[in-house]
Amino acid sequence: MKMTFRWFGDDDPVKLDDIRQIPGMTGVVTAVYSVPVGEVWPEEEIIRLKSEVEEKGLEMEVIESVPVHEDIKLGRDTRDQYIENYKENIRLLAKHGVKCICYNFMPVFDWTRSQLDHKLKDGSSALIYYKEDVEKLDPTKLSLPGWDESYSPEEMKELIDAYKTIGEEGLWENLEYFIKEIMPVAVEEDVNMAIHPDDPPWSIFGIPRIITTKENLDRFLDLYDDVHHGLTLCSGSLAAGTFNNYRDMVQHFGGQGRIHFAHVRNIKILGEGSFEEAAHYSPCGSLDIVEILKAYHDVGFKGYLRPDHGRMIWGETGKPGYGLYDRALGAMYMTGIWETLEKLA
Ligand SMILES: [Mn+2]
Repeated sequence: MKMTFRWFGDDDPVKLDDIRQIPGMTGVVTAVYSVPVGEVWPEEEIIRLKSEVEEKGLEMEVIESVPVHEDIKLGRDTRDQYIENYKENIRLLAKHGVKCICYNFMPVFDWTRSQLDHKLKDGSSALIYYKEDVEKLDPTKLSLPGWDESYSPEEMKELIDAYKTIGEEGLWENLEYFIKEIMPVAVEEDVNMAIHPDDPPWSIFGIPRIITTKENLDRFLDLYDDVHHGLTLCSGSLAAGTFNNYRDMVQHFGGQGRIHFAHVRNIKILGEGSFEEAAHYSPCGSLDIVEILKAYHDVGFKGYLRPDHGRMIWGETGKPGYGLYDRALGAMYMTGIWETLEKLA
């Protein structure tokens, strides 16, 4: 296992100088953020980013994310050019030492929460998802973090309707088309492609979501028979669905060598469809992080792992879920568990 930390580049209030001081940290997970979705990333930007990271003694082997253009997800006529651009990004990143690319196939909205600064009893704040609050929202009129705010209400309505029209099976078809195009390039370049599950793993506002359950992850892996075609197994996303058993998924997909990237964080499940993000330490949430890491250890996991979202603690302000302190605590906690597992093995 290689412990990594997400870093949003020079605009991130968390600095590489901070990240390098977390014991056991091998590298950052980052991306070129200056390029519109669907475009080819400028090679000089990739080179600059990599050298900036390496100057601080960290690696840049994981990219999160190379986003997938909506036209690809919708199967529109323009998709082929965007897919060619995507292949070019795989080649460019591989050329500069990237070994794993995280992406997702979530329509319109990336991750969704009802509140980003919910105060917990201990004075920290966390992201939460309360089902009843999300159900009250009108997606064409409101914006939440993770949502692309460049759409007008009319465009948003049109986009949502287009997804409702294609439905889940249409989305599967478009995903299959995309995978069959990009995977030969990833195999040739020896890059592991790691799809991130939908967060949360259920349909919102009637828009189809398909990367949600063990059954669907099996169906996804069956689309292309090569170990480079794999998963980012995100505990906070998948385990928010009480129908999912994350540890069982680690055993199942990890045993097949298909987990290339692990996102591990804890959540407190508040009944069906609602949850609060919690500190990584097992008693703080509904997931047993020791059991989860033991499952990774048992399958001989050699991929990348990162603490996922953290709370805001100690007065820190910044990007919700991505402060320094709580994620550093989470990383250190998991590094400690891993050391213990190694020594007891
Ligand atoms: Mn995640």
